[in-house]
Amino acid sequence: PAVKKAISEAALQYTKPEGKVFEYGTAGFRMKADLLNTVVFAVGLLAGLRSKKLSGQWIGVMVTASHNPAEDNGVKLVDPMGEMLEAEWETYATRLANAPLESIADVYDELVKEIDVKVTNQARVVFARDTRASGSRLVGVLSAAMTATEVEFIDFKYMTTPQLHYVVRCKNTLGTQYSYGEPSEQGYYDKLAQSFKKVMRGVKVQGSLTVDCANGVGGPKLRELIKVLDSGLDIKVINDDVINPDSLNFDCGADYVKTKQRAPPSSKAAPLDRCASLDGDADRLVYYFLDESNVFRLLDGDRIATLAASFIGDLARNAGIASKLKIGVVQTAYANGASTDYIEKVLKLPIICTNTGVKHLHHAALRFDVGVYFEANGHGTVTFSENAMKVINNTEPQSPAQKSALESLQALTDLINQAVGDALSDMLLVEAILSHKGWSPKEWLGTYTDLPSRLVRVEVNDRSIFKAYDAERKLESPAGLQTKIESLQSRYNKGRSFARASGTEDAVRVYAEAASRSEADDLATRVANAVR
Ligand code: 16G
Ligand code: ZN
Repeated sequence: PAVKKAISEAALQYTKPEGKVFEYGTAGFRMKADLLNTVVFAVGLLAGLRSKKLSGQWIGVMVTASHNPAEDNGVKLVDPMGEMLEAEWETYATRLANAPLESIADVYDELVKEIDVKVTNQARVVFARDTRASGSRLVGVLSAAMTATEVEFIDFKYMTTPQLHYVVRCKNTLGTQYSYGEPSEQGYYDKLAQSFKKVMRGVKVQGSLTVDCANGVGGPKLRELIKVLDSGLDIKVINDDVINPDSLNFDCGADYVKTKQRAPPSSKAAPLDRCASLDGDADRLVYYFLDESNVFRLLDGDRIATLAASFIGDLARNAGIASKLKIGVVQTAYANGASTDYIEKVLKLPIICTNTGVKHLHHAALRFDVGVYFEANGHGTVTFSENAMKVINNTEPQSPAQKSALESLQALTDLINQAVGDALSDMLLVEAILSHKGWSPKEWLGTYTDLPSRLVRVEVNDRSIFKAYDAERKLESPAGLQTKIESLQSRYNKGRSFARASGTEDAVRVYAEAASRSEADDLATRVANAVR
């Protein structure tokens, strides 16, 4: 009762935006920052409940809107192993966020009963935020909710999203055989730097890397990482202005580069210079360069996945443990058909295709011993099963070559942020692989040729009628549309197209690829018209 009263009193300091329905979507809650107070309050309450339900394990709360414009913000919950919030709890989050403030304490009570939470359990939460101006107000709201419900919490101030995921996992594994590392920002840098150094043993980096940080939290954090790297890798940091709030994600960053298919206008890179872009909270990474003819060349998530899968496959063979590790790749329907082909025919690895959204990919990746997953947009990582860790750590090498391959694999399991896609960790992974292979981005690009593709956003009256199946590659409703799409794509050489309702915007997205640019554009236009 005391807690209920405290919740009510704290909640009533805020005003709920009228007529707005909130939904915990693919990336948590995300919207204009001024609408978020009551949502963040609800998330604060739920984080405490989640921790109590899990016997006091640490839960994370990240305040960020990733690649969205500066005036937006968002909030999401992180589960104990650094994973996305369990799906069932998303509905609880939605319920609490939509509760009228006068009765939010009652809804809290209802949930306690329904989820069967032992209220006397301890609750512990860590939180952090990106560099958005609205962040400090929002973490204030978050703290108020947790103070009202007597939750123990730690404010990690500014962090990238993956750093927070890392800290959550460290907190919950500290002192166990699964210990993930030192639960601090410095611990994160040290772990990356040490493992990078190990992976780089005996190889040399070529040239320098220019990193566009989207003017977000990744900028200052990358500078911190560089301080401890000591590896010969020359990193030039650009777009790291976190002082001017409007510059965030503006004309730069991974999302800009991927969707516009061009370098940030601020880029001064010369032909063949290796470039990379992070997004606003540094969980996405894409590479690119200008070729000899000054043509922009993108190396997106599909490319990072194929590069990583090929390297890990080689190491496993060289270490003599290939037969003991089931290596696989997870993609979504947006993966370029040429990458899928390359993985199947050249790398000869199994592929699982899942729905869009990191949690789906991550989940599927856990079905392999080594699961390489990336969305085309640059979000992804590699997961290693318990069996994989055992094999990698306990195999006795039979030759110096095997020893060196095993050591590289061991170091990779530390270099890779297995909790969640992490642009800084992925960047070091790519740099290490390119160094090992002695490749410039040109050789990397040369592994296969992307099919020309087109993405179209279509405004519709009601996107909820677009129901997909088969990992969003087909539509079961509206009736007849799928047949139409199939008949259209069959007219084009290597034609492939699908339409799906966006999970983050009020629109339907149409993707098309085909053997030539004009065919891909044409197919996309025709399917978009069929959707309208
Ligand atoms: C979210 C997802 C991202 C996905 C995107 C698709 C997470 C953390 N983020 O941003 O992975 O690519 O949604 O958006 O899961 P869409 O449904 O609007 O196409
Ligand atoms: Zn992001």
